[in-house]
Amino acid sequence: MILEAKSLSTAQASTPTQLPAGLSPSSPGPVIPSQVNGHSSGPDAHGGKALREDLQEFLGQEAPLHLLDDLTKVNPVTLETEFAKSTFASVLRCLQARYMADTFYTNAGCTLVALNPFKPVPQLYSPDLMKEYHAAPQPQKLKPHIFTVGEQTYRNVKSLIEPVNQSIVVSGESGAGKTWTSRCLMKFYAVVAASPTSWESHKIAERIEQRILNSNPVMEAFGNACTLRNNNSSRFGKFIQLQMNRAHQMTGAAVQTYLLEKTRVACQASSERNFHIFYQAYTSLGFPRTPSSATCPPPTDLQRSQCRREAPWHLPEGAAFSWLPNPERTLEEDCFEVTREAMLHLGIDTPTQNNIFKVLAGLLHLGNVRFADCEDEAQPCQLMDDAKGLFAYQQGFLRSFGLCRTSASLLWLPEDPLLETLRIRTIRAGRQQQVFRKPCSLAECDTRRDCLAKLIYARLFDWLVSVINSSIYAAPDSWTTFIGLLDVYGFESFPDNSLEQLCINYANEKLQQHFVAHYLRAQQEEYALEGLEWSFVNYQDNQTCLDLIEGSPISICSLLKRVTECRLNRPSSAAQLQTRIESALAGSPCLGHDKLSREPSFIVVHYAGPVRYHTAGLVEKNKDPVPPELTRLLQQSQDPLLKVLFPTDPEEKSQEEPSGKSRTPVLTVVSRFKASLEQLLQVLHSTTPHYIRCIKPNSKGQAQTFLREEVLSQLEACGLVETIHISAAGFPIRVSHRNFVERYALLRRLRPRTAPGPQSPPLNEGRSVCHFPFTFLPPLFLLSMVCSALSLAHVPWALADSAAVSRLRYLLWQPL
Ligand code: AD9
Ligand code: MG
Repeated sequence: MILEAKSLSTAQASTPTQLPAGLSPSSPGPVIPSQVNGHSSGPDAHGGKALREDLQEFLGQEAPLHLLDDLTKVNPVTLETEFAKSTFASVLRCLQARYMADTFYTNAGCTLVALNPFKPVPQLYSPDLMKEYHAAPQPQKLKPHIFTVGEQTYRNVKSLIEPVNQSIVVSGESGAGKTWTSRCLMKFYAVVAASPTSWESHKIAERIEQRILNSNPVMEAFGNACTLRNNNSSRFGKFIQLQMNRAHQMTGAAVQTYLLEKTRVACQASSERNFHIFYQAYTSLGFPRTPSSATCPPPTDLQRSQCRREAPWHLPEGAAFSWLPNPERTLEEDCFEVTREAMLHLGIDTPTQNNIFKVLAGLLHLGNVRFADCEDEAQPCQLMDDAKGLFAYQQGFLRSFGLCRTSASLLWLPEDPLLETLRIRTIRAGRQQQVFRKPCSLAECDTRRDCLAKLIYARLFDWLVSVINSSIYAAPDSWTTFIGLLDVYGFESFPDNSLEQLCINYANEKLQQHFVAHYLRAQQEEYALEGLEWSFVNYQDNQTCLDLIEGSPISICSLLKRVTECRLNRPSSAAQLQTRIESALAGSPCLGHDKLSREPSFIVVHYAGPVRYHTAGLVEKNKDPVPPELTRLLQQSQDPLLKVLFPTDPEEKSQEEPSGKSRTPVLTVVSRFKASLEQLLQVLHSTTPHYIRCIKPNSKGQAQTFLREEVLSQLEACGLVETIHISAAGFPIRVSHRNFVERYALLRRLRPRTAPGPQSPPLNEGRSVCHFPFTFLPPLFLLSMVCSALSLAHVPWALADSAAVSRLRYLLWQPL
C-alpha cells in the first residue's frame, strides 16, 4: 500500500499545486487524526465516490484511471477506517491543503508537524495568541500550534500527578524552521512563565527572561551562517534548559552547545558565507548597502562615522577579504545593532565588544595573508608580494607583509613570532630537549594560518557561551524543574560532505533513534507486555545505520579513531580509509559505494536518505591537531580578550612530550562529539519528550509552494505515518501506577458500595503504568475533582458507575 502511495505521490509531484474540491483556502482543512491531542478527523472523511471526484479534480481530468483506483485504495474511505489507515498519500494531501490555506501546524499523533511558511506570519506568534493558549482550559482544543506543545509542557512541569522535567525535540532538515520554532517557544515561556508577585521580583524575572531571549541573536550572529540550504543555518547544536522554580516562574537557564563548525572561519563552500558576525561588523563600517529589512535598516552615515571613531578595528571601506565571500548578499540576519544591544544586555560592555570585533578584524586580515613557495627547502616560505588585484585596499595594505603586520597588531601579537610560527615548525627531541626548526611547506603554512583562526574563533564562541550562561545562571536550589529545548543542525547532504556533515547527520540519527525507541518501539512493546490487545505497527528502525556509524566493535567512528590515532594522515590515506571502511563494514546494508565517484568516498544510507562522504581530509579533521607553537604564540598576546581566551597554563607545558607529542591519548572530534551526544540523550531520557517535526515545503524557500515529492521524503524519513497509526490506536494517557495511586489514594479510604470484583475489566492489571483511552478523561477529571475537594468524603461510587470508573476503582485497589 505504501509503495502505491509513494509512486502516486511522485506522479502528483509534477502536477501544479491545486486544492482539492471542498478545500477552499479559507476552510480550516482536515486535521490528521490524533487521539493524543484530542482531534478527530476533519472534512477529509469522504465516501469513496466523493473522494474519486475530488481526486479527479485534484490530479486533472487526464489522470489515468488506475491511479485513481490506487489512490482510492490507499486513501481511507470511511470515517471509521481513517484513524487506522492514514497513508502517505492522505497525510500529504492533508498537509498540502492546510498549507495552502495558511494553516502551518498539524497534529500528527504525539508529534506536531510544523510546515515552514517561508513568509512572515506575525499574527501567529503574537503575545496575545500566546496568552490565549496559556489561558485556555484545554489548549489541545485550540488550533494545533507550537504554543499547544509549549503550554502542555508548562502544565506538565506543574502537574501534581507527574512532576517531571520536560523536553521538546525540534527536528527537521536544514532550513525547515527548527531555530525559528525554538526561538518562538522561548518567547512563549518568557511570556507565560513570568508572573511574579512583587515589583522587585518582577524586575528580576524580566531581566532573566530578557537575557535568555537576548542569547539568541548573539549565538546566531556568531554561530549561524548562510549555506546553500538556509540563509540562517545554525552551525552548532544547542540545548537550552529553561529552569522553573516552585512557583513555575523562569528563574534561569543553561545553554549547552555542540560542535561548532569552526572550519567555516577559514573555508567556505562557494555561494556560502562565513559566520554572520563578520558581515555585521563589516557592514557597519564598510559598504553602503540597501536596507535588508524594515526592522533592521542599514546604519546611517552618522552611526557609521561614530562607529569608526569608537571602534579600534580596521576594515577599510571597499576592502576585499577572502574569508568574507559574497559580502554583497544582503540578509535579514545582518543586524549589527541588534547583536550589540543583546550583548550589552548579557553584560558584554562596549569596550569588550570592540575588543571582540577587533580580534575578528585581525582574523579577516590574517585570511588574506598568502605564502609563496620557496625553491630552497631549507628556507621558510615567503610572503606573497603581489596582490593580484585581490586586495583592493586604498591605504597601503596591499602586500601580505602589510596584512600580516595589521593582523598582528589587531591581535596584539608580536609580528615576528607570528610570522615565524606560521612558517616554521619547532620540534623538541632528544634527552636534552633540543629544539629543531623545520620550515613548513606551502600547504603547511596555509594550514597553520587557518588553524590559528579556527582556534581563536572556537575559543571566542565558547567564551561567549560561558558569558551567556553566567548571565542567565540560576543557583541549583532556586529551581526545581526544567523544560529543555533542543535545536540541533538539521540533516544535511551536499555535493561535498565531510566530517562536519557526518557529525551533523550522526546527531540526527541519534535523535531519530530516541524517537523510535521512546515512542514507536517502547510504546508498542509495553502494550504487548501488558497484554493489551494490539496489532504491531511496523516502522523504520535506524538502528542498523547507527550500528554502522557508532556500533562496536567496528564502526565508522571506531575506524576513524583508530586511523587517527595511528597518525595515518598522509594524502594517500584517503583511498586507504575508503578501502578500510568498505572491507571492515561490508556486511552493513547501510553502507554504499558510488562507483562513478572519482574521489575516495563512501555512502551512508541514513534514515533521511543516502549521503556520500569524501574521505579526503577526514582523518585530519578528526584529529584537529593544534600545533603547540600556535597556542604558545597566542599566550603571548597582550590583547585583554585573547589573554582570557588563552591563559598561560603551567600544566600544559609539563604535559608536552619532548618531541612535541602530547602524552594524553588523542581525543578525536568524533569521540568528543559522541560523548556529548550520549550525555544529551541521557538528559532527554530523564524527561518527558515532546516532538516537533519541522517540514520544508520546498527547498527554494518560496512561500505558497508545496512540492509533494520533497515533503514526502521528509515524511517518510521521520516515520510520521507510523506515528499517526500508533497514536490513533494507542492509549493517550499514561500515568505510573505508583503516582496514580498516590494521587488518588484518598479515595481508597472511601468504601465502595460494592467491592471491585475480579470481573472489573482490568486494564494493564498489576503493571507499573496505567494506560487510559479517551473514554477515561471524564472519570479521571471527576477523580481529580474529588481528590481536590476533601470535603467530598462520601462520594458514592455508584454515581459514576460506568465501566471506565470501575476500572479506575480496580486500579486503586491494586497493590503497588
Ligand atoms: V538549520 O538546520 O539551522 O540549517 P533550521 O534551523 O531548521 O535550519 P530556520 O529555523 O533557520 O531553519 O528556518 C529557516 C528560515 O525559514 C528562517 O530563516 C525563516 O526565514 C523561515 N521560517 C522558518 N519558520 C518560519 C515561520 N514559522 N514563519 C516564518 C519561517 N518564517
Ligand atoms: Mg537552525
